[in-house]
Amino acid sequence: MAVTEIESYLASRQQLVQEALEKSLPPADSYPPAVHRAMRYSLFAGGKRLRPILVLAAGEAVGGAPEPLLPAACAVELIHTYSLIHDDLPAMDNDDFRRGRPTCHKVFGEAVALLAGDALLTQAFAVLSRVEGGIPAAKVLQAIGELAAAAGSQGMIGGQVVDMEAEGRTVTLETINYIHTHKTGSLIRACLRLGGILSGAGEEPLAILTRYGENLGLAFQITDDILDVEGDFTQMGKKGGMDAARGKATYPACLGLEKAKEIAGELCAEAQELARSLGPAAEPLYLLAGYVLARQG
Ligand code: GRG
Repeated sequence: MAVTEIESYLASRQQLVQEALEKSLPPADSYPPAVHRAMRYSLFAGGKRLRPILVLAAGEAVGGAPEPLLPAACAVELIHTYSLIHDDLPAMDNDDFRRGRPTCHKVFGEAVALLAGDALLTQAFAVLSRVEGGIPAAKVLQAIGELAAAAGSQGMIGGQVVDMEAEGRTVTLETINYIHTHKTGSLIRACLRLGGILSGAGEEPLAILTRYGENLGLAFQITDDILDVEGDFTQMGKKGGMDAARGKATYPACLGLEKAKEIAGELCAEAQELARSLGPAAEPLYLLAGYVLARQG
């Protein structure tokens, strides 16, 4: 597929993902509705669907069709949504708004929000375990292991813990890198690897996808740090300036805005080079790296 416009690529993939996500959860009124309503409230709150689209684009880059990758694409979005619900809870960031509307616990109460997050996390693995589209079961098993590791205590959760410990303290760039590459980077890296693994990528293309994911994951969090300082908060759907108010460990706080922008630019440029090395089928990955750098929300 020749991709000339990132917006049209995103729109077509968002639609595919949206339809698959719709089928990935029980209906809102299925028993017990309290938890299903809360799960659906957060899952369909208007996220960009960047992570599932990365799964599809990674597969496409190594010659895979999007449809068989939809369970994996849904699984990462379910985990991402659970992490946002839990991150917004009073015990963590205590945020009132997410994706432009009241957070899950503000609408459904803390206990249901906590359980909705738990249910999204477990549902992710139920969805991923569906062996579909001719993908060998061994590859699905590998994907399950990779996603569990990326989301767990040595991945996303590890990053969140170090992030919490760093609040209000002066930390080294090494610690900030640990936080960013784990809290945000682990799941993004897993998207690229899952897309590659489930599409039968060989060792070398999979290594390239992995490096692309590592660059993009770090760049994504640095741009998030930058947006928190100077973003358009209407587009972001949340309050800005919160990192500084909470004494969070960020690139702009550690290195200044200009240096943070320079590093994000370099990481995305390297990701684009890696995408180029995979050939024309990786054009969406090339464009997605540019999109991450330019994003406003
Ligand atoms: C609390 C279990 C748990 C994990 C915490 C990922 C995470 C770790 C917390 C979420 C909060 C946060 C600011 C994470 C950094 C990653 C990030 C910038 C998330 C927002 O992702 P987008 O911009 O959101 O892709 P949309 O709404 O578009 O899906």
